[in-house]
Amino acid sequence: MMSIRSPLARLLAPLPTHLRDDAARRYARQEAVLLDRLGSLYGQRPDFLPWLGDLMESVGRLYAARAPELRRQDAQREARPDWFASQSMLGYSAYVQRFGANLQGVAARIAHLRELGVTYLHLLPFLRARAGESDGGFAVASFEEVDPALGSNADLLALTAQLRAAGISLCSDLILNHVADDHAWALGAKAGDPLLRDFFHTYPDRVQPDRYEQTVGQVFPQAAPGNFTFVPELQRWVWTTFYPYQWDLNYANPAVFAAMAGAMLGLANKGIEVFRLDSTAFLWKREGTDCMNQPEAHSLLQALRAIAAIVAPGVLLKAEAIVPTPKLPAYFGSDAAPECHIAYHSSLMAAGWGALAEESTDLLQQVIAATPPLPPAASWLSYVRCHDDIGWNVLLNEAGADGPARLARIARFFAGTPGSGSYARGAAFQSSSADKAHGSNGMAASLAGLESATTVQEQEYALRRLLLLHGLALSFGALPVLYMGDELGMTNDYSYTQRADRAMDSRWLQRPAFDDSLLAWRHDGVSASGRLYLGLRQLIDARGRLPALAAAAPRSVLPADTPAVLALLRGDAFLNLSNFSGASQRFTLPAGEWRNSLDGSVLAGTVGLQPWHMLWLEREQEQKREPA
Ligand code: OTU
Repeated sequence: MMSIRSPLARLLAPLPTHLRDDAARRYARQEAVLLDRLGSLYGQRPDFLPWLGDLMESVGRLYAARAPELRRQDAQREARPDWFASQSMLGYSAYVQRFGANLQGVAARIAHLRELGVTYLHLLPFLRARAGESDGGFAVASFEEVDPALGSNADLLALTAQLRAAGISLCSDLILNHVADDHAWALGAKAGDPLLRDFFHTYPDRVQPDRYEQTVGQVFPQAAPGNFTFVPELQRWVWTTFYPYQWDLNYANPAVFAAMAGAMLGLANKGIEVFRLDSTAFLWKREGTDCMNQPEAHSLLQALRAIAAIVAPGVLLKAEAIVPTPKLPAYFGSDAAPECHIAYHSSLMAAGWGALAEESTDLLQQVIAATPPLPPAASWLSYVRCHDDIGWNVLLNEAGADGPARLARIARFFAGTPGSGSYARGAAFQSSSADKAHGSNGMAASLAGLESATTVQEQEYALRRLLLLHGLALSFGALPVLYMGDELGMTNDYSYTQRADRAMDSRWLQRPAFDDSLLAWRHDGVSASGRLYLGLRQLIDARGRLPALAAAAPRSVLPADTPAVLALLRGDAFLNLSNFSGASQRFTLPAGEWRNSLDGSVLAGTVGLQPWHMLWLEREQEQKREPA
């Protein structure tokens, strides 16, 4: 007689006795959401229950394989689920090749990271990438194997252990939406395996693709126009949202979900502590929509979260959903059904740059007003720059009636060709017309005017603009992530224009090799790099001792006489006063005395703010006298 054992029984089957109680307890907490979400996605299939059992058994095997030191960390974090939301968490993001040549070279940079106060390192894709151009590694050929050009799996294990010992959590991309066209699944599909062909969205002709194209946008309209690619081996059209060699996965097929859940846990067992879930918005397709942010995408992520919470509760999920502000909060899920622990606040990032271009904080104030408080044990991710473009369309809700034209003006400002009157040196990204914006590229220092500065004052202003943006990211109430090289004011790398396979993609402007000669100047109080580094270090140190800057502490904005000034209040005792304009401004402080967090001076009443000046102020506690 055949009986179908329960999902719990299948989960526990591969586990040694001493792990079963914990596993059963964790499963019990996740069961409702897990079964509901997977049931809603796949429950109508006749093979749902056996599939679910097989999934749980393979999850159980990965649970059994988890190293004791990782399980210990899981237990600690289970007891303190908001461990990542403190004001001393600081992130750093880098390409392995650019930062340290390979994984061993990254390990050699740990001292630098520690000096900065980094507790979280996001290494851009380091798994085996597609042969040839791979979108900077975002076309993954194997989820099991480190890219041989960057090291071995043993190097990865060694690096995660070293980082853990240094108090740094390693974050890896988990590229959920697509695989490379030379991943085994794609190769198998091309070779005629029908099960693997079902891993992808494929169509015999243009009928369906043309229907989808009516409502689906384009991420790289110039470098990779359209969302479908004809694959001769298949004689079919394949859904390729990004580059033609990145094949979108078909999550309507439960085998894809099971494979990706396994890939995630396999990496977690190698010591990855945070997953940057790339392109989360695109996971589910629905005709007649833009095929982004679909409810099923959220169900998938909630099911993935439940599985992570069973096997590796010390592991965090981070949503990379570059979507309009109102679409963002859904990526955190709810108290009852949590989704990601962390999500990029790309609207905040873009609005900060917008404020510099417009010398007005209007966009920024709207974004902050539209940023809801989060469920417990969750955090925004704040940043000044990353490896991608600054995408302007996330601000369309805030930009008003002439939004596209307004954002296009901002993009033109950052493209700032010499003679245009702009201090910025960047590039417009994938713009289809002059009255619409797509994105802007460039290293922060180049966009903020350090590259173009020829006088002492221009340099001074560029440094202030950079500290203004970093100061916002550090005081907003988020996990701030520095982008490699920004701590030293590294500027654009123009060499990509010489490579035929990269010239169409100006995101390579912001992917230079780490400059050790600038690093050598970091403690020098005169060079631009040294001053920036010092200024940043002061902000980071101050942040570390200010609980009001933790992710969960409340935030509000005080009214100012001019839109040039942002007065960001945290709790009721910390104030970031930032002048986003090139003119001097004044601001009247709330009653009482305020101490400058950086130099200790005490201020009250009306204060002056020089061009692009920022003040971090702490309310002086009135001396409370004990009643006699
Ligand atoms: C992500 O990006 C990565 O960060 C990019 O580097 C990759 O090229 C891309 O996925 C494909 O893997 O759509 O919501 O506009 O912001 O491509 C995620 C450029 C994305 C990026 C966009 C982004």
